[in-house]
Amino acid sequence: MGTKTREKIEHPLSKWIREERWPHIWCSGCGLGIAMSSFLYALEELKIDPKDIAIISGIGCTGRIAGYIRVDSYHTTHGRPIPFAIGLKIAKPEMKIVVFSGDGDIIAIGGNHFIHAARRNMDLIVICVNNFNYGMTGGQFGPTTPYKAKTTTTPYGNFEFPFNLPYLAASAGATFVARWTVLHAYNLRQSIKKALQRDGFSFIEVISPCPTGFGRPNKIGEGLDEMKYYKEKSVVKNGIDPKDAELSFHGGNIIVGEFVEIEKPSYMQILKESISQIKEG
Ligand SMILES: Cc1ncc(C[n+]2csc(CCOP(=O)(O)OP(=O)(O)O)c2C)c(N)n1
Ligand code: SF4
Ligand SMILES: [Mg+2]
Repeated sequence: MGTKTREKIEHPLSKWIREERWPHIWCSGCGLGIAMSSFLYALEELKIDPKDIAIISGIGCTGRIAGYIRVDSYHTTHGRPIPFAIGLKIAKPEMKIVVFSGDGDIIAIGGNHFIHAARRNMDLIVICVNNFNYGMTGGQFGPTTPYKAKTTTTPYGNFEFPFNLPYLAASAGATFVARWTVLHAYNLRQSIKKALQRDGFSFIEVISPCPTGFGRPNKIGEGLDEMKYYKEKSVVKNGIDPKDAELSFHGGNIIVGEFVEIEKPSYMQILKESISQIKEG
């Protein structure tokens, strides 16, 4: 009997992944793999040429995504992916520029950049993975940590109220706004595809299990338990006013859906028109 050689199985997304960077750093049960694969399936289905897209992140577990995807990418300092991405978009207007980073990065230290990019309707796709804590640095609380939730820096429960991210984005001027959990991988992929095909500021919040920093301290359990929790609590309400998009860990629901999709001139359109007007005198 001859010895069987084991066939190497190729991952269907391997063209998009820098496998030489693996094993990845993510904990077992983390939702980041689903967030990343939803994005990669969107690129694959839209047949995007890897040369036409760049991914920018800040620091954090989520920020690793920029290093794992095989396209031009940049891992900026903490909180600064949006200003870097704006500079890149202005220099390379033909490229799709995606910011893929965490709640701490985009909404805490980078919060000011976020609201001003939305106000300008800057041509970016911002995907914010919200795991309700600073995962990489040991599970500290931040501006999306739910009221009363336990983290390493709120051991008696958080006594601050969190931001509602879709409401914040829409109020600041974002023209496409959606929220999904990683359990809604198909819907998430469809929203990412929509965002990739439009101009202006698109914002997608991705609620993702972090068993290490959030699930265990809050007695939700492991990654799968957090997914079950989302399944029980999520309600799809497309088109509602994002101010009503509740995200409650205390008796309420997690409202998900596509909330905003409006047409408005984007920053790059206005910039192009202004430059041609100046040239014409
Ligand atoms: C200027 C600066 N401040 C603080 C840090 C430490 N730091 C690294 S990642 C991080 C938070 C990451 O949280 P988040 O963006 O939510 O990403 P996650 O790890 O949860 O995916 C912090 C505070 C840093 N690298 N630089
Ligand atoms: S700390 Fe949380 S976000 Fe970071 S890899 Fe672990 S489970 Fe994922
Ligand atoms: Mg986080």
